[in-house]
Amino acid sequence: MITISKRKFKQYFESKMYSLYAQPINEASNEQHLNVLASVLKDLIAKKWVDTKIDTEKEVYYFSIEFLLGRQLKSNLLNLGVENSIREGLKELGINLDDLIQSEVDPALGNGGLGRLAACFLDSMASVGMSGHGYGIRYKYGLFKQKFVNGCQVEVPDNWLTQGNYLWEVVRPNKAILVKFEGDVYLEEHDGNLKVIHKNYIPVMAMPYDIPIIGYRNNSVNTLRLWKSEIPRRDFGQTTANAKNYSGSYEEALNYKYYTEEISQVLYPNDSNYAGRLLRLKQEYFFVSAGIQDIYRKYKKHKLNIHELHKKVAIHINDTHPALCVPELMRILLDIEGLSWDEAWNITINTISYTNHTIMAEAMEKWPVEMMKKLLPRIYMIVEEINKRYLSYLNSKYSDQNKIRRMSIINNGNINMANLCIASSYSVNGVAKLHTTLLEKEVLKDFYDDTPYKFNNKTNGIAHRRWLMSANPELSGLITNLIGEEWKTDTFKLKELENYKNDNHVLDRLDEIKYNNKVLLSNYIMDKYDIDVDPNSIFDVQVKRLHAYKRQLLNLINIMTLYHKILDNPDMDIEPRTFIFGAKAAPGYYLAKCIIKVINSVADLINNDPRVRGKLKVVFIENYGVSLAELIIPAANVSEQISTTTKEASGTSNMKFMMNGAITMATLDGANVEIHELIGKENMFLFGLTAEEVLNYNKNGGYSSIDLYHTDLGLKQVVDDLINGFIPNLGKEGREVYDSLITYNDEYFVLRDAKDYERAQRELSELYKKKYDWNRMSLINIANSGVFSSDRTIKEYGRDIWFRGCEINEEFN
Ligand code: 26Y
Repeated sequence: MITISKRKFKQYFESKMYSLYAQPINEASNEQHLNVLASVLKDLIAKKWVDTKIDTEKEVYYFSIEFLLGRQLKSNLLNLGVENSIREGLKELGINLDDLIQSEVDPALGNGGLGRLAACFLDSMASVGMSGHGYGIRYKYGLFKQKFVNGCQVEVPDNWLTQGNYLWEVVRPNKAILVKFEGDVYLEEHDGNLKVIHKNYIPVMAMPYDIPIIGYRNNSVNTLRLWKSEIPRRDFGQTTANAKNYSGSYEEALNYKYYTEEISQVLYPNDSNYAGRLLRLKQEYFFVSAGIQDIYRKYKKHKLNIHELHKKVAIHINDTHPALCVPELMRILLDIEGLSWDEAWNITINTISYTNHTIMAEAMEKWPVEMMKKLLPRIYMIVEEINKRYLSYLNSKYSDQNKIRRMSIINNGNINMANLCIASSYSVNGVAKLHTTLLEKEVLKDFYDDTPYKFNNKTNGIAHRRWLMSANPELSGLITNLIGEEWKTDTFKLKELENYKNDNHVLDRLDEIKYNNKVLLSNYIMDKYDIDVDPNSIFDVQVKRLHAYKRQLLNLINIMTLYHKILDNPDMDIEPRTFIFGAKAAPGYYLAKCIIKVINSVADLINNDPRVRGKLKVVFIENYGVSLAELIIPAANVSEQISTTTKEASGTSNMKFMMNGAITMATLDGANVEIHELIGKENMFLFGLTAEEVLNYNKNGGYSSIDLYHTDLGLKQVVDDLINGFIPNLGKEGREVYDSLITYNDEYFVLRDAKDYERAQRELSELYKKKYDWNRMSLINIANSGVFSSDRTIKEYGRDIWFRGCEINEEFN
C-alpha cells in the first residue's frame, strides 16, 4: 500500500511530463499521458520492487509459455489503493482517468484458459504475500486479432508493441543470459575428471524484460520476467568461446540475426492441437534455459548451498510446455556444479512440480527424438539417461510390457513430455476434481497406480480483484455496503450475502446493477455492429475459445430450434433472449472456423427476420479477449458451460460468471462439478450425459448420431438447415459442420445432448419470468463463489505443493 496526496501526485506528474517529453501537459497526447502515469507509478513502487530476499524463505518460480495479463493500469491502481487521489489529481490536470484506462494495450500473450490462469496466479501470489515470480516469453506478436469478413474469421497480426516498449516493462541488459542451441557435445578429461564440453553451438541471447506484479494493499511487488531473444551483443559478458564460428559474411550475419530473433517473434495460436514445430521447441528451451540459469545465478550470488536448492526454490511448470526445466536443471547440477547423477536427480525431483491442463490426446506434446537430439544435444542425452533409469525401475517392478511402453518417456521415436514431467516431479496436479479423478483413473492411471502420493487436485480460481472488484464496481459497492470490506481479502466472507436472499430491496438493486451492466454492453454492440439489443432480454453468453468439445454448436442448434418454434407459433409466449458469442478459432482448425461462419450466418438470418424481432437476437462479438471479457461477463444473465462431459479440464470463465451473478447452464464437467456441489441443482441448470455415460460410450464406439437424426424430426430439420440453403450465405462450411455431426458420428455428443439441453433452456426461460426467484438465485451464486478466488487456489498450492516441506525419494535414481 502506498499513499500519495493529490497535490504531490500533480507535481510529480508534471515534472515527469517534462523529463520524459519536455512538453506541457495540455499539449501531450493521450498516449503520452498514459506513459507518464505509468512511469510515475513505477517510481512509486520501485523501492519495493527490489530483488526479493532469497535467503528468508522459499521462492516460487512459475514457468509458463503464456501469460494472458490483460490491461494493468486499473488493476495496479486498485491494488496500490491510489485510484481516487490519482483520478482526482488527473481531473484537475484536465485528464480523464477512464480514457487512459481504456487506451492501454491489452497484451495478448496467451491463448485462453491456461495463460489467463497464470496471470491470475501472479496476482494472487503477490496479494497473499508469497514470493512467487513468473517466467515466460516476451512475444513480439501476441495472439492474432480476429476480424470477421463475410462472416469468416480473418486473423490480423497483434502488433502490440507499437511504441517499441510495453508500458510496464523494465529491460535489464545487465541480466541477459546466453542460451545454447545445436552443436556437438563431448566428454573431455580435465585433471583426471571427465567434463562435458558443448562446442559449435549457436548462442542466442535472452534479454529479460520485467513487469511488476503488485499485491493488493500489501508491500509485495513480485516480478514477471519475460525473455526476448536477440543476437548476442559484441560485449556480452558470457563466454562464447565454444560458439559456432561465423565467417563474418553479411548474409551469414543476417541469417544469424534472423535465427535468434525468430524465437520470441510470435505466440503459437493453438490451444489444443499439438503440431510439433521446431520453432516451438526452440521457444520452449529458450525460456526454460534462460529462467533456470537465472535462478541458478541468483542462488549462487546469494552464496546458498547448492545441495539444498530444493529447500529454497520451487519450480512449477504450467503444463508440459516448460518440461525442459527438468533436463536443464539436471544439466546445471551435473555439468556446472559437478554433482553426482543421484544427487542431481534428488534435487531436481524435489524442486519441480507440474500441472496438467488437459486430457485431450491431441494436445499432448511429443517431441521427435531426432529433432531434440539435433537442436539440444546435451539436453537430449540427459532425457535419454532419465528414460533409461526410469525403464529399469519400471522393469524391476512390472512385467506388463504394454504398461511399461505406455509409461516410457521415450517411445516410438518420440519423447512423451507428460511422462517426463510425471517421472521427474514430486507433484502432479489436475485443475478440478473431475479432471484430477480422470487423470488418476483413466488417462494417467499407470502413473497414479505407481506413485499415488504425487497426485493431487488444485481446483482453479480467478483473481476476484480483476473479475469482480475492477470489472463490476457497482456490484462490488453493493456487496461492501451489505457485508463490509473484508470479502476483498477473504472471499469466503461473500457467504454472508445469503442473509439477504429474501430481501427484496437487495434483489431489486442486484437486478438494477445487472441491467446497468447490460446497457453498457448493449452500447458497445450498437457502436460496433449497429445491432440493437434489448437490455431487458436475457443475456445468454458463451465466451471461450472455439473448439468442438466446448460445443458452441450445441448452443447454436438450440437457437435454431427456438427460431423454428417461433416461426411455427408466432404467438408463443417466449422470454426475449440475446445470445452472445465470443470465440477465436486456431487459424488451422478448419471445423472451428466453419462453426464461426455458421453462427455468423444464423445471426444474420435471425437478426434480420422481422418475425422474431423483439424475441431473438444473436451477436457474435469479434476479437474476444481479456478486455472484452471484463465488459461482457458482468452483463451476463446466463453462463453457458456446455462442454462434452469429461473434456473441459476446469474452465475458469464459469467461475467469473458465477461471481458476477450469472446463472450457469451446464454439463457436469470441469469445475461445474464444484459449482454444483456448492449451490445444488436448484441454483443452476444441469443437463446432458454424465461422465460415466460419456466414458462408456467412448469405450464402446460412441452412439449412432444418424439414428438419432432420423428419429428426432425437430433435430433433423435443424441439422438439414446446414445444407439445404435455409441459412443464406452459407456454403461448404455448413456441409463441413453437417458432416461432423452426421457423417463422422458426432464425436462430442452434440445431438445426443440437444434434447436435454432444450429442456433445461426451457426451464431457465420459465424461471426468468419470476424476477425475485431469478435474482435470489443470482445472489446465492455470488455468495458461494468465494471459494473460486485464485487466492484460495494459490494458498493450496503453497500448502500442499511448494511449501509442504517433505522430500520424496525416487527409487529409480
Ligand atoms: C501444446 C499446445 C498445442 C497447447 C497450447 C496451449 C496445448 C494446450 C494449451 C492450452 C490449454 C488450455 O488453455 N487449457 C485450459 O486450461 C484452463 C486452466 O487450467 C482450464 O480451465 C481449461 O479447462 C483448459 O482447457
